[in-house]
Amino acid sequence: MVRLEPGPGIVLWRERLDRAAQTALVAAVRALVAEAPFYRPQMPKSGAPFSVEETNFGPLGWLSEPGGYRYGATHPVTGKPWPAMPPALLALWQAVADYPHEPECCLVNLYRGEARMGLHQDRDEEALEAPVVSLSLGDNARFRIGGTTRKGPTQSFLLQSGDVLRFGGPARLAFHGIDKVVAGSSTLIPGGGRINLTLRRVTRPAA
Ligand code: MD3
Ligand code: FE
Repeated sequence: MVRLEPGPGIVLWRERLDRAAQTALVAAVRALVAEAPFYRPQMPKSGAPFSVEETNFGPLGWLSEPGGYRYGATHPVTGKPWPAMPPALLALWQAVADYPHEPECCLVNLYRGEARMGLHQDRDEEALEAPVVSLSLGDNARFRIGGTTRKGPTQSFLLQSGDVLRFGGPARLAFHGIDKVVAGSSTLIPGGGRINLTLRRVTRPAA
């Protein structure tokens, strides 16, 4: 494992999870996806479908709907509560977040084919003092991050399976996105592709 600080507020642990831990997490995700299947969210204004498929684990899930972005406790297709987060993800948060409360949302993004994610900010959470932690599994991806305005310089780096990122402080509201995924670059996920797990605290903890 190598720890890097590619920018203010950004920590990148290369290969934070070894191959066995990655395989175990993919199996855990697959089991939970049987309860909370991937679905394709829609953009709020246009109603256009995402190229990424999503689901969530934990008490709150992030949703993009024609009415806007929101956090909700139930799956938009099944109506059931989101499954609990795998213990390994809670342990990862505890190891890297440097934040004294549990995460409430694990957003699961599945990238297959030409899926990508345009430059955006994560700002639908009340607890902006908490960091965001993200884990990459499967195919390599070209990740881009800039500052807190849409204009201005960006930097990009390749994310590989097992890499973990923490965004806090000045990076918490940075614009970021996934330019592309390199199909066939990993054999981790049956059927190919990339899974990103993003852990977030949503509500401000009671004092
Ligand atoms: C920087 N996901 O779900 S993970 C997202 O790979 C999202 O699926 C991308 O952006 C993915 O919102 C990027 C890296 C990431 C996640 C959250 C961030 C970078 C971030 C929040 C603030 C700043
Ligand atoms: Fe994001």
